[in-house]
Parts: sequence; C-alpha cells; structure tokens
Amino acid sequence: MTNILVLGGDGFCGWPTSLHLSALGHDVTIVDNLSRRIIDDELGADSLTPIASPEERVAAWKEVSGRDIAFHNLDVADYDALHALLDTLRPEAVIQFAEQRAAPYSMKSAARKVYTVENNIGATHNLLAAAVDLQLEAHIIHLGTMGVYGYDGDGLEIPEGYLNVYVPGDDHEIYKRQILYPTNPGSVYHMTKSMDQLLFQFYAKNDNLRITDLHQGIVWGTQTEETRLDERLVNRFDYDGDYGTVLNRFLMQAAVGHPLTVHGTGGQTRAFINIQDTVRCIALAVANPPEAGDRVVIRNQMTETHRVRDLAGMIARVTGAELALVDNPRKEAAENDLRVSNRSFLELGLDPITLEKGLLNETLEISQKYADRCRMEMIPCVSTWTPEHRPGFVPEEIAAQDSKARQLGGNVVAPKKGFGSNAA
Ligand code: NAD
Ligand code: USQ
Repeated sequence: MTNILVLGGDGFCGWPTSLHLSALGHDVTIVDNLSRRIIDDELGADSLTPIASPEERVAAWKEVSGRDIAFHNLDVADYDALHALLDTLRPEAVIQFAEQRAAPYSMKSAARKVYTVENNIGATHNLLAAAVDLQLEAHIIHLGTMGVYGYDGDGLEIPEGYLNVYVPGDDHEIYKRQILYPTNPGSVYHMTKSMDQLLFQFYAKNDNLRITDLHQGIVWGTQTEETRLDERLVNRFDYDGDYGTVLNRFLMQAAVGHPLTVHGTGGQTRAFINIQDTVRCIALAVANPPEAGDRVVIRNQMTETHRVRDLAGMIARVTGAELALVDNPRKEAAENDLRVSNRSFLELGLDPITLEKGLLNETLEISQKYADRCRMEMIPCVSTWTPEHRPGFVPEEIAAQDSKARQLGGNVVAPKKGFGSNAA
C-alpha cells in the first residue's frame, strides 16, 4: 500500500483515479481548490452529470467501499499551504493533475492566459521545490499532454518524450544526442505543459527527484468501474465550448439533437484514450517508478488516433446526427497526420479500450440520461486564438470546406458563420 497524494483529485481525471487507487488498496488523500467548479460558475456552464460535493463524494465512497479518502481544499499554487501539507503527509507518491486544462479557456483573454501560466507553472514548480526542501522521496507523476509534440505530423512516429538526433559538427563528425522532443504547443495551456517539461528535466538532474511525465491524449468517456458503483460517485462530463473535449462533445451533441460541431475540415488528427484506461495507466505508473538519479520517465498515455471528421462521420452514422462544419476558432493545421508510440504502457500490460470495443454506447446513454441538464447556449466554441479567428472572418477555404462536408457521411447542414452567442 502506497501513501498517495492526488493534487486536483476533484477533477475529471483526478476523481476516478483517486477511487481506482483507493480500490487497489492505496492510502489516498485528495487536494483540490475547486477552481474547476468555480470556473464553471464564471462561464455559466456545468457538468452534464450532476456531481456531488467533494465531501459527499468521499462519504459515498466510504459507504460503498469501506475505504477512507481524505479531502483538503487547498491551492497548490500557494507554496506555504502545499509545503505544510506535504510536511504532514509525507506521501510516497504525488499525482499532479492540478492545472487549468482547457486550451480554449487559456486563449479567451489576457487575464486567462496569465491565470493559466501562473496557476500551472506555479502549482507544478511549488511541488518540485517543496519536495526538495522537505527531502521527500516521493515519486512525482505529472499529467502532461500529447499536445507538447505539436500537430504537424508527416508520418514520423512520435517517440516517448526523447528524440535521437544526429548533428553534423564543423569537424565533419556526426554527433549523436538524445534530447527532449522539441515542443510545439498550440495554445497557452499546451505551452504550460511544455514549460513543465523543463522544470522536470532540471529537478531530476539537480535533485534526483523521481519523476514520471505522462503525455496524455484527449480523454473520452465518463464512467469507470468505481464511479459506476453509486450515483453520488458519478464523474464530471464537460460539454461546453471551453472544457468539453471533442469526442465527448460529439456524443453529447448527438444525444441532445445538436449538429456535430466539426471545426474547419475536421482534418485534425488527435490521440485519444478512454477514462477507464487513464486510471489504469496511472496505477501502472505508480507501480513502476524511476530510480533516484534516472532521467524523467516520459510515457505517451494514449491508445489510438482519429481524425475529427472520421469521428463525426462515425457518430453521425450510428445516431443519425447532422454535421455542422463551423469556422475553426483555433489557429491549428487544418489537416495533419499523427503516429504515436505508446509501447511503454503496452509493455507494462495495458490492454487498451478502443472505440470499436469501447464505451461509446455508455457515453451516449449517459448523455441521453442527463440531456435535460444541457444548456444548449454553452455548446458553441467562442474562444478564438487570434482576432482573425473571430466570427465574421471568412477564410478563402470556406467553399472547399463545404464540399468536404459532403464527403463526411452524415446529413450536412450549411457551414455556420461565427460560433454562437455565449459570452466570451
Ligand atoms: P479538470 O479541470 O477536470 O481537473 C483539474 C482539477 O485540478 C480540478 O478539479 C481543479 O479544481 C484542480 N485545480 C486546478 N488548479 C488547482 C490549484 N492551483 N490547486 C488545487 N487544485 C487545482 O481537468 P482533467 O481533465 O481532470 O485534467 C487533469 C490533468 O490531466 C490536467 O493537468 C490536464 O492538463 C491533463 N490532461 C487532461 C486531458 C483531458 O482530456 N481531460 C488530456 C490530457 C491531459
Ligand atoms: N474540435 C472540433 N469540434 C469541437 C471541439 C473541438 O472540431 O466541437 C477540434 C479542435 O479544433 C481540435 C480537436 O478537436 O482540433 C481537439 O480539441 P479538444 O478540445 O478535444 O482537445 P484539446 O484542446 O487538444 O485539449 C484536450 C484537453 C487537454 C489535453 C488535450 C490532449 O482539454 O487538457 O491536454 O486534449 S491533446 O489534444 O492530445 O494535446
């Protein structure tokens, strides 16, 4: 049994992970400042599923499992508060989920950019500095993102964090180096994950901290073995234009009769993982720590890649939903290929849940069950990456998008101008 501190344990990934680790017999403490719930209030959004308060959640878990999970409402970006708690608990493993995780939210305004950088870098650096100060030997596991690699793939398989490069020297020798894969973030949020990587590289080298950085793809689904056990344990389900991620949004949009909001041509290829596999991967990471003095272990935490328009087409065929090609509010490649190595988790024994054998139906059913909680006005993505991406700007490719739409396989509605009306 390991004494594990889960930072950000009230969130979409953190809550089911905490339950899973507790079910495996670990001693789990959750820290969360509830900023995610507060941002929902700020945006006028809410989880599609009705989530209980943290206190009700841990009490329900005690009732269902007989196991205790402690909860502390604490801001990880507050160094003194975090230091005091780490000093008291002296955890053997710390899982760091506590960052602002939505790319659109991070691009919404200067104030949100500043908040995202200060919160994410502050929280993660506080953890590293406090661990050194307290001489903690804890294994630190951080949730990073596939987005640090960038999405301009041309067929090269993305390795797990490190890249072999062969550099011609001015003496005509070829020098081999293994470097952190060069980052190419696509939003301020993704940029913070790129910056986290350098913090980890330094603290592993200088202080022998044992660090695992998990480069996770887009998480889909909502329930896990543990969250299914009781209605009060239900996981959150984000669907709004800032926090909802693409596959869950499409499933939920199909359930409430909203056209599937494909950005641009839908040619973006992304990496995906089901939430059940997320919690399994983290348990595997806990069980396989690096040694002190090792470089940072980077594992790609994803199980498959899909093109956005293929996902939309598939869900349209299954559900009869319409597709809506909307102007892309983001500055991103319209089309990209993506090949990713995930050998590290497969070698540790992960048996991936894929879309085919996966839980699409369960996610659709959850969406249908709570459809009456959907606030339709929160569905459009209104956060734009640059002024040129604001509504009204008509890119030349719009006609091309229109013809692409007809190849997608669903009933296509006319491309929308603008992103709807919810407040930016
Ligand atoms: P989430 O927003 O649901 O959960 C994050 C939790 O951290 C929230 O409960 C929030 O209140 C808390 N938090 C944020 N800042 C905090 C602070 N300063 N102090 C204390 N608590 C704080 O996000 P999630 O989807 O669960 O993501 C968890 C982690 O996994 C994030 O770091 C995210 O970048 C990463 N990740 C998520 C996805 C995904 O698709 N959801 C994919 C890849 C990586
Ligand atoms: N997209 C649509 N329609 C929508 C919403 C999104 O076409 O209604 C497109 C986006 O333009 C983008 C792609 O789908 O090309 C993915 O968008 P997303 O919102 O699902 O995912 P992203 O912004 O990349 O962020 C999410 C999580 C983040 C995590 C990241 C993993 O919010 O925390 O780090 O996935 S990854 O994408 O692999 O970097």
